[in-house]
This record gives sequence, C-alpha cells and structure tokens, in this order.
Amino acid sequence: MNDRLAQLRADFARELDTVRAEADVTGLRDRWVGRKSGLLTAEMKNLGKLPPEERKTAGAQLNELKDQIEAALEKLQRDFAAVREAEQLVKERIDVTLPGRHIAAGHLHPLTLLRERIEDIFVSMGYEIEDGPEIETSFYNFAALNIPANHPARSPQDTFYLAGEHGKTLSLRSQTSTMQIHAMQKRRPPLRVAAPGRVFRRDTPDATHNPMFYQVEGLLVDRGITLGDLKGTVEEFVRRLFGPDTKTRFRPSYFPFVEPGAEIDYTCFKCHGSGCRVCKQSGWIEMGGSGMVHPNVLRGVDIDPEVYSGFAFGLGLDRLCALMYGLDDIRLLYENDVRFLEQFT
Ligand code: 2U9
Repeated sequence: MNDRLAQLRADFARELDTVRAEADVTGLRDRWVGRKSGLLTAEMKNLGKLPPEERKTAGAQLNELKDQIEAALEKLQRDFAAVREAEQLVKERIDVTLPGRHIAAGHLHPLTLLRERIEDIFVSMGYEIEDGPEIETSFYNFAALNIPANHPARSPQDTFYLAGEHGKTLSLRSQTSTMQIHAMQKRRPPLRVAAPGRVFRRDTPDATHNPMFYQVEGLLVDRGITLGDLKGTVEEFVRRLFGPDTKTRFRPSYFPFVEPGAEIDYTCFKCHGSGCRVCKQSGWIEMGGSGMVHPNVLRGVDIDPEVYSGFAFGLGLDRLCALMYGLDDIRLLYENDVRFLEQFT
C-alpha cells in the first residue's frame, strides 16, 4: 500500500505542476478526489480488497493523502485567485493623479442669470414678480397702455398679429407692461409689480435687434407717488445692479403710457464715466425709459388718478446682457453656440 500511496502522491505532484490555468483546478479535483470518479475515491473503494488488518492504516493513509491533495488544490485555487485579483487591481488601477473626465455641467443662460439678478433686486425693494401670457388682445397690448389706434407701434410692421377669434385681435406682446395691466385689474393699490419676460417686435435681426428679446418693467402705484419717488427708486435700482457709485441721469422723453416720460442713463460700468468704446466716449449708457403712469392708464383699470399716482420704468435685458459680457452681437444670446455659452459657467 505504501508504494501505491507514494505512486499516487508522485503522480498528483506531477499533475499539480502541469496546472497553468485556474479552470484546470476543478478538473484536477474531480480527477483525484471527485465523489464519483476520483482516483482516491476509487482507492477507497478498493480498501475492501485489502486484508482486514491493513484496511485501517491504509484507510487512514488514504484519507491523509486525500486531505493533503484537497489542501494543495485549495492553495492552488487561492494562488490563482490572488494572481487574478492582482491582475484585476493592475487593470482597474485608477491613477488618481490623472485629471478626471470633464463632466460638462449645464448652467443658467446669461440672460437668465441677469433676469434673476434683477428680480432679486426688485424683490429686495418690495416688488412682486408678475408673470403672464405672451399672447394678448389689442386692449392689453395697446389700448390699456394709452397707445392710440393710429400709433406706429400698432402697425403689422412692428407687431406680430395672430389670427384672433370672436373678433378679438390677438398679437404677441410687445412689452411686458401688459402683465402689470392684468395685475392692476386683479389687485388694488398700493401695488409694486415687476414684470420680466419675453417681448416680440417685428424687427430685422442684427447685432442690436432681435424679433424676440427680454424686458423687465417695474411699476409702483400708491397715494402721493411723485417723480422724486421714481428717481429715488431708479437710482437705488441702478446702484444695486451696477454698483454703489453708479450715477443715474434722466433725459426727458415721450412714451404714450407715462407723463412725464424720461430716458434713463447710468454711468458706464467700464470707464465709470470717463468715456470709452462701450459708452461711445459719452460716459453714459442708456438703460431704458420711465415716467409717471399716464392718468388714462390708471383710469383704464379703474384706478382714480385723482387719488392714486404711480411710476414705471422699463429696460431691455439683451442689450444690457451684451454690454455686461462684452458681446458685440445680441444674436449670440439665441444661437445656442456651446462655445459661446460654456464661457458663462
Ligand atoms: C404701466 C404703465 C407704464 C414702463 C415704461 C419704458 C418707459 C421703456 C423700454 C426700455 C427698453 C422698452 O425693452 S425696451 O425696448 N421701456 O422705455 N417702459 S416707461 O411704463 C409703464 C409700464 C406699465 C402699467
């Protein structure tokens, strides 16, 4: 039996050395200690043929050899697993010093960034932010704003008219003041309403004009509101938007929906008034228009101009955005060119 054992041990050791792949370990195990056809299993079965006095030791020796073979196979399995994991680690090794993949994160559009900043200023000055329809009847778009029937703004050259129903002429709104008319119909003074949003004017697109652009208007109606309140409010608005030392200038102007009316200029944020390319050497940049709400507009929403008065001011966001970001063409804001947009992260 000892020779037989020695032979088996030597055969197993030789075969063990020939194993090159992890998958062969299972084959070797089945071949040697497999329950059905294992060599050792067969030896065990042959024990019966041995003389009884030899069976016990032979059985013990066979079991010992079986344990050694299984131990050798497990070690081989572990060795293969260790090699595989080491290769895995090398393959999966992450060089943490390598720069990460640039995950292009989206961000707010420059126009949205500016609109939100202006909305925050209005809210900080006690104004409500109004929203409303972009399609309006001629009442809201023109009549309610004291824009007479023959005013050029009403011409199809300037306004996008839509097929109206029930004889109502519909158009895309050409200023956000329409939302403030709705607000004055829904709520009684005192009122502080800011109206940001898209407006539409039939314009040939060029570096400073676009048929659709963003505007924000502020309106305040209460008892005893004066031009001084308008100036004070606009001056504070400008300081909060452009910086505490920004000055404001009012130039008399005419708008059907205010009386008196005035254009608003602020000191150029590039040259702080000394004159440069941005402000065309004037030191001033036009922000928009303003004025005391026309009594006809108040009457049109059943607010008695003898009791209440109000002021309003409006500015275009696209031009302002272009100036602030040094763009020489506002169409860049709508062309969704990622090379342009990604600079605003
Ligand atoms: C109501 C009554 C009056 C708001 C005003 C302007 C003057 C003005 C322009 C600025 C640049 C439009 O985007 S722009 O082209 N706006 O000049 N806006 S007074 O007057 C109002 C608003 C609401 C009820």
